[in-house]
Amino acid sequence: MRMEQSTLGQRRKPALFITGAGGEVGHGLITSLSSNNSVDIVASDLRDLDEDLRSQCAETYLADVCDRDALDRLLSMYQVKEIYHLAAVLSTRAELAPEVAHQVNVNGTVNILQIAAEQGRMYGEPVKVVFPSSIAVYGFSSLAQKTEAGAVSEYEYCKPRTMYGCNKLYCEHLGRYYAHSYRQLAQDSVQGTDKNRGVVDFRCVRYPGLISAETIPTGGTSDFVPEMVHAAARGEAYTCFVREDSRIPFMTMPEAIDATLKLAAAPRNSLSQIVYNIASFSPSAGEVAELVKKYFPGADITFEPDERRQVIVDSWPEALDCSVAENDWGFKPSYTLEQAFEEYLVPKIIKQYESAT
Ligand code: AKB
Repeated sequence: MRMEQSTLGQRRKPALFITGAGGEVGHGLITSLSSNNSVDIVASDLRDLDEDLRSQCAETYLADVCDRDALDRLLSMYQVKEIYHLAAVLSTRAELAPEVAHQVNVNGTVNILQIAAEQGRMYGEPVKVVFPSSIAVYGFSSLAQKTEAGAVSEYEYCKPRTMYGCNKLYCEHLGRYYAHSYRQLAQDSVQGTDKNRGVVDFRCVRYPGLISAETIPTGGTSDFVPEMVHAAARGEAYTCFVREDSRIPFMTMPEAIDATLKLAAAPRNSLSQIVYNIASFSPSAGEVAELVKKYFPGADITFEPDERRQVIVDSWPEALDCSVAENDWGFKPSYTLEQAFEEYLVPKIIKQYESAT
């Protein structure tokens, strides 16, 4: 039964819902979605969104993803067609308050999946949930094992050593459960009349470290690269908290946004799995520093590893095997590291700081 009337009798407006909309990914995603999307964007975060983001959304709300009643109230006027669930506590911040991180990263995701399932059942069509996971789901026991492994597939070495990585890996499995097995023994799942099958179309990309020219991340352990680039652009000294030889996968924010939207748009039957690796390049911190100094000759960069954060970065892979994303939905990096600096980061970041003065 297609229920298109809200409880008040009016037709609910189709909408696309974004949580954690004020974060780094949210900035890029809203800008991309608003330029080529006919459906209203409803955005939520714990803090007010910037005016430029608010102006691109039909509605913006202050809401905590852990507050299920608040989410139900703000979504009661909409038929949610897609959800981009970005709200999360990243790896470094999560280690300072692991139980809070679990509340947000896991219970918040359960709330979103449940809302998607209920709306999917109510309207008789699957709600698409696009979920950003992370390279934090991986865990190597030694640098030798990390180096030996090289580019890893989605299902190797998934033994996270951070609360954030545990949360993201579990939520990947939760998404698969809601997509394929939700309430499988419930009375209304009787064979043939199964109202729970396919109500959630869950899709997941595993983000590497992300580098944006417009925003600086907070609370992450891969932040050393964007922090280094932005400090040099501001003419400030930067002390890097990992060794020069630290190597993990990265991509630019525009590439991450493009890949996320490409996965979201892919026909369901073209997807052979739920979780996809994406990345563009895997520089060492020292290689990034050399490129920064090439474009910002006066850059003052030193290395003083924070052993505890270093252990986290050493547990993450050197590189990702992104072949399944390439095969299933045409993922393709836009830049090498050098091209990212030459064509995106340096021109944009200089413009960004020039306009700020
Ligand atoms: C973090 O550093 O926690 C994130 C991530 C790698 O997912 N940027």
